[in-house]
Amino acid sequence: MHKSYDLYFVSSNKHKFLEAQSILNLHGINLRFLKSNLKELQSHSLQKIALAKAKDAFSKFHKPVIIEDDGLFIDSIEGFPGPYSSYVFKTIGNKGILNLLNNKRKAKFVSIITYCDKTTLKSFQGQLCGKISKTQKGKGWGYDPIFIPNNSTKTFAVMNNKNKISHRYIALKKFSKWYLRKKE
Ligand code: ITT
Repeated sequence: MHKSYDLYFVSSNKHKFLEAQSILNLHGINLRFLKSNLKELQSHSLQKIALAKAKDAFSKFHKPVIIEDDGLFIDSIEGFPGPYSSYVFKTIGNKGILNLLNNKRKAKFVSIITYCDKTTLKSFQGQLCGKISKTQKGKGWGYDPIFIPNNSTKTFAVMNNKNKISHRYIALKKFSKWYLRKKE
């Protein structure tokens, strides 16, 4: 049995937190939510955005934190919306994305989880390949109704095991392995 550790997830997005919390709970890590709008650097690199967000989060709260930066990268439109996923969802949304696409629908979701405390700044990446559906299916948040992971016929919004396969799950699994070893 693992000991229980307290760690803070800083984000403006409660959906991301709830999924991260349920994934990390299984590893004995107790995740708490600090709701905050973090500085989003304008960059083509998720990694650079993630590092800047993590430093901003630690400087605000002075507690061991993780932040997450995600992107949905669609092949046929040169990886768009990628680092602009949050903005694009709020503006053109899933309907707008569906209108942009023809028959080429390959895409991937990327998550970068970044940990920051007084002495350490470290990132962990998770990627999940899939495709964009022809129509929206299900009532999930964000791009869940239009993303179908490889080896599935259902969108994230319809399937019941998203948290066992998602980009977030893959990144958090790497993070928790490292974090629990650091705590030993
Ligand atoms: P932060 O405050 O943590 O930055 P955010 O929502 O702005 O929250 P991101 O910059 O990481 O987060 O934005 C990525 C966007 O991609 C997010 O707003 C969602 O619209 C979408 N997204 C990320 N992961 C998703 C998932 O698992 N399912 C559906 N949509 C997702």
